[in-house]
Amino acid sequence: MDRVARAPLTPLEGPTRCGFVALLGAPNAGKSTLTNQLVGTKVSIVSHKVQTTRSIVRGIALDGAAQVVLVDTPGIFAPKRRLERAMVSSAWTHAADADVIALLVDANRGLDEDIEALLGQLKDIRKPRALILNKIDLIRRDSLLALAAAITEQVPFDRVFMVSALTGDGVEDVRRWFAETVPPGPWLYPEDQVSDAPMRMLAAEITREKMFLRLHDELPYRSTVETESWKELRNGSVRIEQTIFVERESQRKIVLGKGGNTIKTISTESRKEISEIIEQPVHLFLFVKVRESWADDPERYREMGLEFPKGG
Ligand SMILES: Nc1nc2c(ncn2[C@@H]2O[C@H](COP(=O)(O)OP(=O)(O)OP(=O)(O)O)[C@@H](O)[C@H]2O)c(=O)[nH]1
Ligand SMILES: [Mg+2]
Repeated sequence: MDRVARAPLTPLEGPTRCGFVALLGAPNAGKSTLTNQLVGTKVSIVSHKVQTTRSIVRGIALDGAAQVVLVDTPGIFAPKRRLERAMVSSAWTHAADADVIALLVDANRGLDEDIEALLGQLKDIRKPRALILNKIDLIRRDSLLALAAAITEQVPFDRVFMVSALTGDGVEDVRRWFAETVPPGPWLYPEDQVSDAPMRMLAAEITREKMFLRLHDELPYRSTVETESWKELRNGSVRIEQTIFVERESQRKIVLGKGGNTIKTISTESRKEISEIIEQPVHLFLFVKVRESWADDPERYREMGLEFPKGG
């Protein structure tokens, strides 16, 4: 994805730096919100539902002479089903490959089993790491300090940050530390590139986000969206066709809504946002298909950039 305007860069000083930062955390901690805030534009979808991020999204942030590749991972929790296992194992694989690790904790939720389990595994990964307490807009300062102490007692961190990914409060300091901490080396991406995800994939993710936002808890999170075709038309607009896969006929009806109203709204909202990002008019066509066992189909995992875990 490119062609996205962001704030002008400070001129390059000194030798360049470049590296990968894995953002780990429980579902809903705000990893995708922070990724977008650090990059300066939307590269990863966000919703109030847990387990929004499925595949790995690499957002690219710049700070002075440093290019920081942010690896936004799916939330880590105790996985049960196949799709969940694929998501969690992909998060750990990317943590192992990263130069720097950041653990994001929802400060409003505090220290619970999910975080305890995460801390247990983090102990053994020897890399520069930061603890980022997020959502400080929702909580008092004194309880933040207690939470930071409780966590760093278990696992030492090189730095502790307190931020609101939503408002951007404190995020500058995080970006600066990442920039100083990634190793020296040439940039991996052109300077105007903000993500490594192809636009087709982001467009599918945006539709999934609109669907989540509209349907709240009526629709289980086990639905997926794929971009089937993307045609640049002569008049400068783009024609996009996407398929929403659900698992049951009853879910298809929910997505369509009365008289097709729900899908119309999802389509309008998604079209608007895709169009803003690519700065071209968009014609979006959505189809809803029932595929009972999509979550057991290796092909769907490949589309999401996940490894298909063996066994049920
Ligand atoms: N008040 C407040 N809400 C936040 C903040 N950061 C994120 N949120 C909200 O928290 C919810 C989850 O945010 P996401 O960025 O999708 O969280 P995530 O960690 O990527 O979640 P998964 O992808 O499901 O693992 C959304 O409703 C966000 O708007 C923050 O700093 N303050
Ligand atoms: Mg996410």
